[in-house]
Amino acid sequence: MEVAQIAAVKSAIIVGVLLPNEDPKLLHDDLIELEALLTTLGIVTVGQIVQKRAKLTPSCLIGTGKVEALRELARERGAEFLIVDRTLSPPQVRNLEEMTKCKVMDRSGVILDIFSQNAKTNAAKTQVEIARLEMMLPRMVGQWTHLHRQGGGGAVGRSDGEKQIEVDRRRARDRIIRLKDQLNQIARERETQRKARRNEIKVALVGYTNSGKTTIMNAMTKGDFLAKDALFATLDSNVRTLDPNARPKMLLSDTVGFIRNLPHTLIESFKSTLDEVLEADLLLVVVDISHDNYKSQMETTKRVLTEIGASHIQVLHVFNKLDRVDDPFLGRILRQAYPGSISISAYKPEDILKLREHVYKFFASNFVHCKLAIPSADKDGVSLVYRNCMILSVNYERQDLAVFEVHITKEMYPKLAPYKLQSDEDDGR
Ligand SMILES: Nc1nc2c(ncn2[C@@H]2O[C@H](COP(=O)(O)OP(=O)(O)OP(=O)(O)O)[C@@H](O)[C@H]2O)c(=O)[nH]1
Ligand SMILES: [Mg+2]
Repeated sequence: MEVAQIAAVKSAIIVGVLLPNEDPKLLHDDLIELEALLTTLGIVTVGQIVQKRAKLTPSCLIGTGKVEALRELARERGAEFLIVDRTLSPPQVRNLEEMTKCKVMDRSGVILDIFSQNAKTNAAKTQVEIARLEMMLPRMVGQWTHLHRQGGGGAVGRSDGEKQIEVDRRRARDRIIRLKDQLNQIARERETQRKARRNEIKVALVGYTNSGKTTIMNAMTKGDFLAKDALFATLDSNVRTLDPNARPKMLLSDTVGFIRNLPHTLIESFKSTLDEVLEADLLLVVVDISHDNYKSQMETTKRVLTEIGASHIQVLHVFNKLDRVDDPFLGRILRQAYPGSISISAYKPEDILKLREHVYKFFASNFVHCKLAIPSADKDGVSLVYRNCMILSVNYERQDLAVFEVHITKEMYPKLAPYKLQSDEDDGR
């Protein structure tokens, strides 16, 4: 019984390659992360091989002597997978599979499998399928070469194979087009929902995967979204009202986490999910402060935010999982190093309260509260208010004059100043 259970567990050997100009510490961290990614997929790592090389070998990335050693190690430990912490070309996958008799995957393949496993909603499933097809397309040529070689070649075999692969590629491309159409439809629906929320303050939780975004989201909105100790537990964006009684209304959204070397096709296909991030007035960058590599995780987050075009949005760092850190001075040190940051444990209700107040304070200091009087005939003025202000109330003092009580950002203030009746700025507040 026990033996059968052990046999059912999938196991893998992981492979890292270190080139002369690369940092061994970074590779070490990457391999630890790769192991965590595999755990999320239910694959146990039973061995690891790192090879230092002057350059990558085109045929199978690592030297043939090492490939031999890998095959031996995999056989000895009963590993069926070989996971390489680099991007592999289709022929490299094939060669390694032939030589080691293991199933070979690269880091992007592992991440994609996790995304497939965790995609629950229509949007997430569609996005993952697009990414998978786009990753597969260049591999299809390789598959044919493989069949061709196995069959021993020959003019007839090749043309049949070529035809088949052409058909498959065309089907894949057609499917991508159809899926992108579906995704556009979903994006349009989301756009409509977002438009309806344009006058509300939007706060988005972003950050490295497993940093605690969903736990914070749940604690702040009394939500029950899935939060667990696994990578990429969240793939969809979820939006909730931060505090139903607060005025102006504030929304909090949670979305997919980031990771180092996130495959580009995945970032591309998840762009519509990440629109929530682009629309935000404030990003709460959640950092797992108990993680050895929190600094490099912060760098990755910054890089991905730049890549998706969100680097202009204001950021507050939320250092989370403080309960797992012993240093009593850490919170203070971080506040100095990252002004405006806050250190919390998402498990502590009093810290969640602190975070909520922190966010409110941020907006209070960044928004001007004022009254604007706009003649109803001034269509541009009215539209300026509706597009850019958080409207707290509207009063038609006369039929031809509307008085808006609004919150506006300091940047917008000069544009609306001509309509101003009175503002907190005037009071020196
Ligand atoms: N000790 C401790 N654990 C925390 C804290 N916040 C979150 N966790 C745990 O960290 C794990 C990941 O939390 P999630 O909220 O799912 O993290 P996430 O950032 O949403 O992760 P992804 O959706 O996978 O990107 C879970 O097991 C949480 O219970 C905290 O303040 N302290
Ligand atoms: Mg999450």
